[in-house]
Amino acid sequence: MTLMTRVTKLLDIEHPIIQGGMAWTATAELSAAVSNAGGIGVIGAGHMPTDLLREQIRLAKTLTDRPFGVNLMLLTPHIDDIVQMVIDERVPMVTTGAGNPGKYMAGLKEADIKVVPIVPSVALAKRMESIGADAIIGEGMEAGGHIGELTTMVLIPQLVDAVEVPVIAAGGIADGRGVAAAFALGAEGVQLGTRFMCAEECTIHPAIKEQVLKAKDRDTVVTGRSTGHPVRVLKNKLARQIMELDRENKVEEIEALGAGKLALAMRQGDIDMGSLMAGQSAAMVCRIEPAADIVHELVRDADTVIRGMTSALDA
Ligand code: TUI
Repeated sequence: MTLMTRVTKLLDIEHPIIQGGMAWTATAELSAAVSNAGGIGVIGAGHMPTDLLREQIRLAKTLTDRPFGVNLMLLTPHIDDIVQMVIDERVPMVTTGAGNPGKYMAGLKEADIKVVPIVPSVALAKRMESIGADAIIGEGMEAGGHIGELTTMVLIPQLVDAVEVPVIAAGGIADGRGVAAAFALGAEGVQLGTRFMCAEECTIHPAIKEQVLKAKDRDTVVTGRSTGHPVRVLKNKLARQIMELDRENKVEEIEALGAGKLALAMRQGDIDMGSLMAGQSAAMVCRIEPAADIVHELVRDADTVIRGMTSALDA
């Protein structure tokens, strides 16, 4: 069973399933496991020091012969160094998040790296296409971490109408039904982050996996709106403190309080004062299992849903 699209061709992969490049969460082990299963794994650079990220890339190369990617978090202060290192390492593909990657596009493309920007709006998608993006990931506000304003349901069809390059849907997708829905909207691939947090190969602290497994439908909140960088997280003590500061527009205090808190959660397992970035789909994540099982289930169930829809319409 395969879902072949322009995305599988572009990235030279079997299934159009992209694992979101979550900072301090999507390490080489997880990314290689997703790539080995026929999707494409993406290492999250986040604010990681350049040397550590280089080690992660080299580790991934030892764990898989298949294409993998790196997510460039454009708000990081040493992003110029990171981009140069990714070019030197000849990473097959990059996704970009939290900003406009225009400045880096030419250098990445010259190195024959596939560039797939994550965008929250039609205007940015068009701009990215015009400067050479190979595909676009449209991320709805159901997603975890830094988000835009629009939902996946309204963003994806508008992107599909606005650009010629393939569109990949992200935000709120956790199972085969979500994959089928994304395809119904015109997407040619999907990106999932939260579901892969509970992959066996995901190296985050087990206490965080437990929080994702426990999450119910209304357990995420958006914090930091006053900073201009809204972030969706699972509710906890830190989220409540930031929401309080948000109400008072205390932007600098929010930034000071938030610093280092993602690593504190994902690496140290601090469920109270760590930043538990996760999407609304956390409520749909029910077990810890190998990444390959997740990839194969998504493809099989999407296929079943798509076939079921056509036969239901014939009845
Ligand atoms: O990048 C993400 N998700 C992230 S990045 C991150 S680390 C972080 N920590 C604290 C504050 C901010 C970031 C955690 N999660 N997803 C992709 C994504 N990109 N979602 C939305 C955007 C986006 C937003 C604005 C992309 C471009 C953009 O452009 C603004 C502009 O410059 O035009």
